[in-house]
Amino acid sequence: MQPVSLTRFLLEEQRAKGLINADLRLLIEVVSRACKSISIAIGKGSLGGALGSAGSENVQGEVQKKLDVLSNEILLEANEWGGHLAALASEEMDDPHPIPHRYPKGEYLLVFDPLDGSSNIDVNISVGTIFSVLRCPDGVSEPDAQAFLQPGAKQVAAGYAVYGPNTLLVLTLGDGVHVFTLDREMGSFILSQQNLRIPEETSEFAINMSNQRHWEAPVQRYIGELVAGTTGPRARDFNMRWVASMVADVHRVLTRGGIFLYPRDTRDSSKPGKLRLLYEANPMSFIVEQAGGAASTGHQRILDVQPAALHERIAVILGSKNEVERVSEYHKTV
Ligand code: AHM
Ligand code: MG
Repeated sequence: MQPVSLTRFLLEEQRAKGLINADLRLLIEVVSRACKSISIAIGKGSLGGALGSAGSENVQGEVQKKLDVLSNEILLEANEWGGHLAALASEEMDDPHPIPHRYPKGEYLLVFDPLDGSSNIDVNISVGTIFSVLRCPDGVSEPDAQAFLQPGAKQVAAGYAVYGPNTLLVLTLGDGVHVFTLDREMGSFILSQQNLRIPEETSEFAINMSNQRHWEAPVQRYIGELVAGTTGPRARDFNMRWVASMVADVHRVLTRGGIFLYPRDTRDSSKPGKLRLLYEANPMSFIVEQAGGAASTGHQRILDVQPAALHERIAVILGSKNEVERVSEYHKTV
């Protein structure tokens, strides 16, 4: 069979299912092109002079790496002129980025984490880009942060690129999850897996164990039962993996099953979790649900959460459905 490029895949989705229109198709193509550029910059490593700190901090007080800043600029520059967006927002910018007046505006909002897992950049471990697409609310011509504060269930598309041994683009348009592999010689993303499904059975979990003493009781109970192994209530051994790049950890969960947790932390009640709702939790939850998994805060389906702020943080528990449901049950009873 002839390889199916991302371009062809999107065009066929548009024609056959009417799931997307030409603007959304352009948007996803433009984001994928930006991900290719980011992949090239990352691939150059120290030879490209882009490793290390940029000497600045983002709105969340985190030190920005040069590649954080560069990836953000690549995504902004790629997306502002196409006429498909009403505004963009990013982990690396305090406020939404308006479309310059010299360009036409479109009906979509794009929000992204340009380089997720940035603590891994300088040590040559997989990092990624996460993005979410929303519709600009009716009648809003100059979208501010408020326009982005929509529950994840309203996303029209979401995806991530993982820059690992291969560069992959994982995409949902609300009709399953599809994986594209970057053909580096040709410079195009080729469909490598259609309708990805998360395996239901799992014996693998992902959590930063060094935070154990700060977890709340339901998470203590759940992880305690997993690490108890064959003599515990689960009566089998579980394995742990933690890359510390959400894209890589979630990609592993999607591919071979498992559960990923970044739970609420008792250290600081103003920070209910580390990960950001709009550009980390929501797009990943949309993808995981579309692959047959589940995503919860422990108390609520993540996609139902009404955001209150652009850079809001949230507890994330996602992956194989039975495991996520079990943790959610523990939140009711413990
Ligand atoms: P970042 O967006 O600043 O890179 O932070 C998010 C990352 C996630 O990719 C990952 O799951 C988590 O932070 C790792 O946190 P920790 O350093 O606690 O292991
Ligand atoms: Mg990030």
